[in-house]
Amino acid sequence: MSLEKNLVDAIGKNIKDASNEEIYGGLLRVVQNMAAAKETKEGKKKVYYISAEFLIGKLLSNNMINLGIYDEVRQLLAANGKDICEIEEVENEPSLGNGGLGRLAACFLDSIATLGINGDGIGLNYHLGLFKQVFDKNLQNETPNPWINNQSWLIDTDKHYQVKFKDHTVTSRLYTLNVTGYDNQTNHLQLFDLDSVDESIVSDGIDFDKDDIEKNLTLFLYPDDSDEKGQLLRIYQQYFMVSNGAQLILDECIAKGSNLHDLYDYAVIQINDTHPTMVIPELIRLLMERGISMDEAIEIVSKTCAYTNHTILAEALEKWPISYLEKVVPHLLPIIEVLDNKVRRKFKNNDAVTIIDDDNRVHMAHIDIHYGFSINGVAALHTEILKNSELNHFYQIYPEKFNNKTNGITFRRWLLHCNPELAGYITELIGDGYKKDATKLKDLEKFMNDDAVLDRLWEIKQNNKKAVCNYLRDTQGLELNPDTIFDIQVKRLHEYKRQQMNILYVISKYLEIKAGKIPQQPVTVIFGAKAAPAYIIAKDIIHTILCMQQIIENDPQVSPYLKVVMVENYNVTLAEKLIPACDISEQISLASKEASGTGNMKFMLNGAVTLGTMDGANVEIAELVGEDNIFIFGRTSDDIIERYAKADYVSKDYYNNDPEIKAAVDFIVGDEMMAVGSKEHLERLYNELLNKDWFMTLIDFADYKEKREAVYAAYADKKAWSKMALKNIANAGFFSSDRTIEEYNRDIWKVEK
Ligand code: 26Q
Repeated sequence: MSLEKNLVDAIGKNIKDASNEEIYGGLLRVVQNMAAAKETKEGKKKVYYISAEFLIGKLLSNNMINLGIYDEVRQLLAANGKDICEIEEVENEPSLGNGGLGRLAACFLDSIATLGINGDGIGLNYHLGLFKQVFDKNLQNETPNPWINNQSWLIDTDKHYQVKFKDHTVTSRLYTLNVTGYDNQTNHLQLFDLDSVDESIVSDGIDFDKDDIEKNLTLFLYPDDSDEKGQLLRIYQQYFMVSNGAQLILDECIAKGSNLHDLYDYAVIQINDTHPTMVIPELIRLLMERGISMDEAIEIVSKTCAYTNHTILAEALEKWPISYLEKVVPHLLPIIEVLDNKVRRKFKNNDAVTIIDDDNRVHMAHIDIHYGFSINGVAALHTEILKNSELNHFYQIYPEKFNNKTNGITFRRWLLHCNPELAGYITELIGDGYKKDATKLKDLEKFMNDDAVLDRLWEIKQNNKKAVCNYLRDTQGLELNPDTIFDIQVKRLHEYKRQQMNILYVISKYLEIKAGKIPQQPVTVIFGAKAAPAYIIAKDIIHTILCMQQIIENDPQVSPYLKVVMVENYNVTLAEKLIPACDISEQISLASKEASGTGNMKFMLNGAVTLGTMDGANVEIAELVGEDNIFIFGRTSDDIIERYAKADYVSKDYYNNDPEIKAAVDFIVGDEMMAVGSKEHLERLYNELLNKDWFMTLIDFADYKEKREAVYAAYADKKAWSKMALKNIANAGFFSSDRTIEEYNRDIWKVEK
């Protein structure tokens, strides 16, 4: 049957008579049927990617691209007077992740299915997801983001498991999402939920009664965990996820013929950061329940689980007080104690590697490292830092377990879908082999001196800039000028990522213009970021950015040359619009702190030029494009690690010794800002920068400012700029998540295709 006939049947009326909502619903049904027809034929071994986050983004277009029907549908709709972009707008974005780690998990699922690897994701079906960000009086407010409606991609499997907590047992429900591979099979994202969850308990923003677990368990992603109740809820969520996951895995392995003694021949479990770590003691417990001795169970599980580390920030490494675990999952504690005892016996007097510390806290990462067979970092530099400093005690014991897997992104979403004009042009130039083998992008280098190609790249970028201007005008009421440099920093708000350094630059530039120094190139500085609800300073930084936006907006002397905007509720959908429109990609974390970054790769692939520090995967980007095609500044990670070791960074010294820094920092609490902002927030950020500045904003400021001026100057030469853009696109192939997943499978999972 033709696609058109299928669609008309699914809608129940002619396309031209149907509303956008009806067409969306029809397409959803058509796609679900096509996906189901490509169901994976299960082999013996399967990878289970367990993660508290899967930031999958909207699914309709992505699935249509992967199923090979996108162009046909677009044309069919157009022939009936419908615009596919408007149909895309009907879909709610599932907000099942915070940022990098969750988006990485989503890219990985795409690549696992695309490569024909037998593998599922396992996670939670948060009803209200991550909060929705709303700006009011230049401040971030949080509201719920209900994304599930009656036109949902979730399929109810009617599978259930019992999950035992201290005081009661709950019954889960498993929903599944089809994960369509590009021109390949359909895998699944298994999301566990609880029927009793009650969205009506949410009051006043995202506040809710934290005591009633049956009503709140899968309500939000990472509810505010600044207090004990929030942390207990997080433990409830984590255990619910892994207990369900472990039961599902055992069921599937038994169904395929495992006697459980050989579990590792049937399953490999990739633990995405420490959030799913309790899967280790839980699996041991379940194997023991099925008659396997504890020692053997520990051995089996240790051969089944592998761990990925995504951070070296001490505060993000999970350490749960034993007393909390006792309140939620007392039945895991005897197992965790045995795991700790074994470590203590084996590594006498090595306090750094124990699982339970002297303060009676359980170090989740330590469980993963001792009782998993692989530990990987997510970029070359990050893995080296893990081996040589953060996890050095472990590296000395288990050097063979450590390996690097530099992150990647799926080119289906981050090029084919988000930048069809560029993708089409690349196909014209080098054919479409790059869609399956990203390294072929390298063939673009032969056009480095082809003026027509360079002009066309510039034109595509302009078109994308115009498109995002229209989109932001229509959806957020923002007026941007596409004939300015688009200088973009979009990512979670965190001090180590140094959005505050970016806004200090803007302030400094503002002061220069006020003093009569008119810039050569007009610039639009774009921010997008959510701050964790309890992260006070992050919210102060957002406040500062929004105040600056207002000040410049209302200053006709400055606004023709400099504009700053913060888009509201930055999410995957906005990323897909902003990234293709970017000229300068801000990747300015304090060296050693950003494990990898993946936004940096998306910008590069879409022809932006990076302004960044030698941190995370920026280091690998720099190696690939060469120093002439990237703007690097700032202290090296070795320098920074040494400064932390010596504890000799004093931000006030930089403030006192550099009049530009002093002027910019003082501006935060000056009259103009106080007139539009809140004293409390502005003063707190000012004091933080002067008296603490743990992430060393000021250490790199002068260098940053100089390099940023150099990038702006470089932009003036259109040809040279487009050449840099082309060089970046041509060398982005390495960052395909297909490459990353091939490496995981080759070195860790060993699942036969
Ligand atoms: C921990 C304890 C309590 C509450 C929350 C958390 C928590 C939640 C989320 C800790 C970490 C996260 C998310 C981390 C994350 O997104 N890391 C990013 O992972 C990307 C993919 O590997 C990297 O590219 C980024 O560099 C890294 O920051």
